[in-house]
Amino acid sequence: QISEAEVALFSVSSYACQRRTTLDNHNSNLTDALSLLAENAELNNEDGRGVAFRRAAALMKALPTQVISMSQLRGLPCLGEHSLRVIKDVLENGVSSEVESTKQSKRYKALKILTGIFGVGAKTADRWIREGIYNLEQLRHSGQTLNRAQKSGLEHYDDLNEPVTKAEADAIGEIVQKAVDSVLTGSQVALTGGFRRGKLTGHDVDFLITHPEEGKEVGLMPKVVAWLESQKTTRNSYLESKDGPARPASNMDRFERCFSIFKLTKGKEQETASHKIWRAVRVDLVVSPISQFAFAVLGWTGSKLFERELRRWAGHEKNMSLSSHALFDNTQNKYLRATSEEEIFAYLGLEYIPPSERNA
Ligand code: 8DG
Ligand code: MN
Ligand code: MN
Repeated sequence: QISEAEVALFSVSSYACQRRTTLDNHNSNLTDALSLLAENAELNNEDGRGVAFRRAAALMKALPTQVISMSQLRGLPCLGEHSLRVIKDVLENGVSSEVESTKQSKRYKALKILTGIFGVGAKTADRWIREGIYNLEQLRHSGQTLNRAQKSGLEHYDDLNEPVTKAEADAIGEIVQKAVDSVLTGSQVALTGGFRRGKLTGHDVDFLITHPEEGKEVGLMPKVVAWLESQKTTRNSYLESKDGPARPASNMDRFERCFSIFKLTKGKEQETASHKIWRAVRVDLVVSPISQFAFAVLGWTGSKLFERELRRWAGHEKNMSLSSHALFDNTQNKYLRATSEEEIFAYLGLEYIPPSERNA
């Protein structure tokens, strides 16, 4: 038994965007449990609960050492009653009974499998489950109409659920750069998402495309996609997308963007393991005008919770509105221009947090 005096106490800021969260997680037993419950809440469209678990998980990720006793958590922000109960269960029993029963539940398993299909969200998965579809086999034989993206997602299910490595991300980056160079000289490609934060693997590869001359980027996405599609005969090519040029982007985000699947030729070593010489990889492409580039880079680098917390900080603490396009100061009633992420943090009155420390 450890006495109160021996236990380290932590002092942690309440917004994730005030904290430095590296990939070095000392409490993965706790964050895994909380993240699974967050995921389950999100899959069930319980957004409030999802965010609460995400915030609790993010707080635990930011702690400098491993938590061994509940008393260390006294006074910490972001930990609600429910999260504390889960943490207590893991600390005392090694596992959380709620997490274990969720993992075993037929509904959670089905939601995981079905939303693992590219183009299938929680809503569609829920509808299928209500019709008795719990797995891919049942889906294939159900006669459900799938859209193009979903058909492609189902076809490449195993590939797309296999983590993407940094080497694969770099190879995709070269293809994207080549495509962009071919359709508009001087265009720039930036790696965003988890790989920019230093992650070694990801569920996809995220890129932001711009051109130093404002306006030149207009109409760039359809051209890039057309170029990639024209490469069908070469070693690497473009397979399918949703939200692409065929379907105008939702008004949620005014960027030209494309959530797509690439066919990536494998290296010699990986070829021998399976007989396929290529694999499908999820790639997100976003085009931004240079005037919004800093906001777009910040907005697409993540993590998702870090982004959410930046926007909450801006709104609640600074009376400002932050998006992937701009920062608006509601007090001065004007847009604040920025050409770097550092400037945006400065406007927000936040210490600059580099991408590698945004892994909340
Ligand atoms: P992973 O792929 O390695 O699993 O992790 P990630 O790279 O951090 O996650 P991601 O799902 O690829 O998301 C990367 C960033 O993109 C994340 O910070 C949030 C942002 N993002 C979306 N969808 C949208 C959207 O619709 N609008 C905007 N503005 N940003 C979005 O994922
Ligand atoms: Mn990503
Ligand atoms: Mn992405």
